[in-house]
Amino acid sequence: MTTQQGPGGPVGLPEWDRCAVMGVVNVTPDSFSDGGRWFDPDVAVKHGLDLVAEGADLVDVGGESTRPGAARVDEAEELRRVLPVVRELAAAGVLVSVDTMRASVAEQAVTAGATLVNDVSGGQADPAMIPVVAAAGVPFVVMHWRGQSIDMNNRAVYGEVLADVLAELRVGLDRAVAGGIDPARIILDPGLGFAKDAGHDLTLLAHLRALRALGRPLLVAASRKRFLGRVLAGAAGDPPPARERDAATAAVTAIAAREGAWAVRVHEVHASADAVRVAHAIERAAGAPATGEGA
Ligand code: PMM
Repeated sequence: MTTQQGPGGPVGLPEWDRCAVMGVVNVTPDSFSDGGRWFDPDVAVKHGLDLVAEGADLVDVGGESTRPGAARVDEAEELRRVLPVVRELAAAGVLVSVDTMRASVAEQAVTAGATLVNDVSGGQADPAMIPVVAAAGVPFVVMHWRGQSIDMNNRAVYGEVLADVLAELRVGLDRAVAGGIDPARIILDPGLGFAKDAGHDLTLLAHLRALRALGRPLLVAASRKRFLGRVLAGAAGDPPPARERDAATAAVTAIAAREGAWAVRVHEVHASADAVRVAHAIERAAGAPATGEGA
């Protein structure tokens, strides 16, 4: 694998010739779709390795639930959850991302072998985050975020969701760069479900190209989210439980890949790994002579 230097993906990570797949390992008792399943560190490590075997290019390890209404966990507990899992996965050769809003957790996770810091607050929750990431020189995910999960649903108020998210993501990007992070290492994420209702999420997904025009690689994290439950339920029905939204997630993966997303973040990897490969094959066919040969 070579390290990507060009505009396609972030500097500091390998270069993939298709949309990458980031598998999720939530070392939490309370995440919305898989809380408690991977809470034991050994089980979490095994799950991370299984996700890689299913086709994950990176594994995102988090120790704090960000579901709507969630309260914060304390720092010592977050470190206790995350560090052993990051350390073991990295030692096994897995490319690890750490999903945290705390600079101390990011810093220690990088020391333990994490290659990427995924901060849903884009550095807003902890003023020490941006300096720590700048000093570590690792890639950084800046997600669109309007405040902590405990009351984020109250902030789902937009003039025009696409224009507002674009403007706020640009502010987040500028904040990170002003704080010393190399812009070539920054990944942007529209933050589906964070201070957004189902209509907002769908509008953002319908305009991934506009988000890409911000000039940074795009991470799309639709996996099992509420808006998929709303779509599947129809106007009056009850949404299926989160773990029954994986086929819908893979549908989003195929579309995101085709629209040029850099990566998708998913709980169930197998179907999304297939989806990015199919999207890539179609992309290649689009650039080939229309003879149908060589399929
Ligand atoms: N969503 C969750 C957690 N981490 N990270 C990024 N970059 N983008 C997201 O949309 C995102 C995230 C939601 O919780 P989950 O781990 O249970 O899916």
